[in-house]
Amino acid sequence: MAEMTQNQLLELVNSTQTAPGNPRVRQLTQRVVSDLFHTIDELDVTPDEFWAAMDWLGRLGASGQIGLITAGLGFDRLLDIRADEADAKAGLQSGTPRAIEGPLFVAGAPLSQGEVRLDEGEPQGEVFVMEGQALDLQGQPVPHALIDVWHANSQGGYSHFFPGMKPYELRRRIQADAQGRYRFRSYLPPGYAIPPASPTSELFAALGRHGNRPAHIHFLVVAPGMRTLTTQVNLPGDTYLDDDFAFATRDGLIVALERGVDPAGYESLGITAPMVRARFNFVLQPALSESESLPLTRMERVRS
Ligand code: MBD
Ligand code: FE
Repeated sequence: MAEMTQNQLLELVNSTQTAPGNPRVRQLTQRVVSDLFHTIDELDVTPDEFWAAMDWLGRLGASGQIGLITAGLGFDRLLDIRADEADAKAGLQSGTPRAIEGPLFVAGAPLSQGEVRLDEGEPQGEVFVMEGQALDLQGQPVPHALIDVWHANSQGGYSHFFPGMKPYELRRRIQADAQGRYRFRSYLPPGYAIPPASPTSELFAALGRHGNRPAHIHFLVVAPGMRTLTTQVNLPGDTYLDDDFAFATRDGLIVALERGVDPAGYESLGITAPMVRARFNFVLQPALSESESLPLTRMERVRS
C-alpha cells in the first residue's frame, strides 16, 4: 500500500474495516466521502481552499451555529418536505403544516394552565393575544395538549442565546384546558437576523445572501396518542415573508391579525385596552407509534 491513484485511495478509505461497525454509518460515510473526493477533483479544489473550509467548519462547531447553517442551506425545510411526502405517500391526512424547529428551542420552560403571559415584566408595543384550540383531524378537541411557545424579543434575540435576556424569557409551556383551548399574551416579535461577524454571516456574505427571517412564533405541541407537532406561525406583512433565509414560510401558517379587539374577557391576562388578536388552532395527526408522540424536540430525540 504505497503509491496509489485517487480512485484507489477512495476505494481503500471506503473499504478499510477490522470490525463490523455500524453498517448505516459506513454507508453514509462512504457516500459523503466519495462525493467530496469527486468535488475536490472536478472543481480542482486547492489545498488552501480545502483547509480554509475545514477551519470554517471547526469555528462553526465551536460557535454553536451548526443549526443556523442547516436552516440557511435548506436542510431543515428539506426534512419537512420529505416528511410531508412520506405522509402523502402513506395516504395520511395532514393537520396543521409542520414547520422547522430551528436551533433555538430550550426545553423546560415554565408551565401554566390554559393561559399565560409571555411578556411578563416587559411589555413592548401593541398588546398581542394568540388563542385557539388543539384539535384532532376530525375537529374534536384534544384535551390538555401541552404547547411550548417561544419567540424573539424586540431586538430579534432569543433567551439563552442572546446576551442580557433572562432565563426562559419569552418561552413558556401552556397546558390546554379540557376543550384543548389555550391562549397567551405577548407582543408581536420582529424578524430574526443571523449574528454578525460569525461563521454563519461569513458564509452568507460569501454567498451574497442575507440572513434574515420574517417575524414568527414557534410552537411544539404534544398530546398523548397524537403526533408531536413542531410548527411556527408568521405575522403578515413582513418584508421577508417570502424571502426567509431558512425557507420556512408555509401556506396556512400566516396568521390574520385583528386590531382593536375588545379586551372584555381578557382581564386575567391584565388587558384593559383594545388589543391585537390572532386565532389559530393546532390540528394534530394521530401518532402511528409511541415514538411519534414523544414530548421531545429534534436534538433531545437523538440524544435520548
Ligand atoms: C431562528 O429564529 C429560527 O427560527 C431559525 C429556524 C433559524 C434561525 C433563527
Ligand atoms: Fe425563530
